[in-house]
Amino acid sequence: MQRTLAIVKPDGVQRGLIGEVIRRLEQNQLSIIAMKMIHMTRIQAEGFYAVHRERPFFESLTSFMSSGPCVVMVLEGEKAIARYRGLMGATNYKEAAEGTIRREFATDIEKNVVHGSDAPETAAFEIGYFFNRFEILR
Ligand code: FUP
Repeated sequence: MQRTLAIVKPDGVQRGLIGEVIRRLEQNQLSIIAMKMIHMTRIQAEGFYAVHRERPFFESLTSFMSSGPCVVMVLEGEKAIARYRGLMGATNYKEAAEGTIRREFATDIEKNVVHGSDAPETAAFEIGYFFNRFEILR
């Protein structure tokens, strides 16, 4: 069993896609073992994306991620990291596979509806960034 952090980003929440994302998780044996709605400050978004601090899109990305509420979740399942990234699709929605969340719903490389951890180490950091042990159900 593996855990990963999933986020429905501000564009996804604003456009009414929370249910659509959760439906796909539930249909693909990705158990939600923690979930909450948050509205990140700029500082919190900068901390979350600290690995991208030197990238040209950092300012815009952290401004977007703090522009409205997000739904953050911990998912658990077999190969959860890779399987959830498979449901999300590639970062650039134009390159994302048919049927993926980003291919179907993203409008922009930045406004791409969802986030998912990309490796076990990042999943551990990202889960710990938003949830304490009492908020995770097993
Ligand atoms: P991903 O793991 O697919 O979310 O992608 P990255 O960690 O590489 O990038 C994090 C976020 O930065 C993406 F979701 C969108 C944004 N981004 C840009 O806005 N422009 C880029 O060129 C690359 C990423």
